[in-house]
Amino acid sequence: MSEELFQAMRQSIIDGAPDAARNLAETAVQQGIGPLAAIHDGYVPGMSHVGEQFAQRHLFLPDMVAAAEAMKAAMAVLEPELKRLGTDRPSAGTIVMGTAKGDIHEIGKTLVGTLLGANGFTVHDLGVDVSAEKFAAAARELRADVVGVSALLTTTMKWQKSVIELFDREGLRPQVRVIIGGAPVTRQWSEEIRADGFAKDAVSAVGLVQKLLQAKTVEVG
Ligand code: B1M
Repeated sequence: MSEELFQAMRQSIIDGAPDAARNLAETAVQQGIGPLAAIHDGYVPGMSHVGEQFAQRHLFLPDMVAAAEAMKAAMAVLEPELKRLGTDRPSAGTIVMGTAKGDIHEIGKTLVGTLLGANGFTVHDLGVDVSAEKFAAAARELRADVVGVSALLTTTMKWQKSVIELFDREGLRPQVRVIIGGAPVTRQWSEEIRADGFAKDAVSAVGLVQKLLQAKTVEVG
């Protein structure tokens, strides 16, 4: 039953059909299907397909824009559900999130932020195309424990490195941990630029932040 629904979700992204994507998300909520399962098993495979087709020039930029609009329509239904799963516990730490300079991909970064919020963290989302200076100013002003920099383009990964270099120059690390992620980002890149951590998806990002902040408490305490 949910396989059929996931297949229809995937197709709604490929078709760039926001109404269908939203309706299917509502159906999933009504049927008690977990929002993360809907995102990862339904919509994301549609996005991956569109990305592959774009790379092979079978689909074009307007198709990718339409797919993103459909994904956002589904997320508008599923994100409140994700938040609802969180409890009213005291903040487990302050996280500043954003997409690297020159990069306007926001869906994955927003999902990571929503899931962190649902797990008790206070999340400040700086949006897309965020410079290293803006990350540093926000980290200082908000007394962030962790800063997360997302990059979806191989050409913008270098700005993740710039954030780390600036944080080191300004003495913001190690108090503030800088983590990175995004489709082209690898553990090897994370180690090369000496990030404090790397997560391949939203679920592992939550685990990573929890681990980093536990270690921080132990160091301080
Ligand atoms: Co773009 N795009 N895009 N795009 N786009 C990709 C990334 C691409 C791989 C497509 C392809 O060619 N196969 C390709 C990059 C190639 C490369 O660099 N190697 C690409 C390109 C080339 C471009 C343009 C340059 C196209 C052009 O103009 N000619 C252009 C660049 C614009 C810019 O940023 N300056 C562009 C534009 C766009 C749209 C605006 C049309 C749209 C984005 C709309 C929006 O976000 N509002 C778009 C889309 C939708 C995509 C694809 C199809 C889907 C991205 C997405 O939302 N995935 C993408 C192909 C693909 O990724 N398969 C593609 C769903 C999302 C849930 O997954 O973002 O990976 P993702 O996030 C995951 C993990 O990566 C991780 O957790 C998330 C959830 O599990 N994660 C983190 C993400 N951030 C994290 C941070 C963390 C930890 C984990 O800690 C800090």
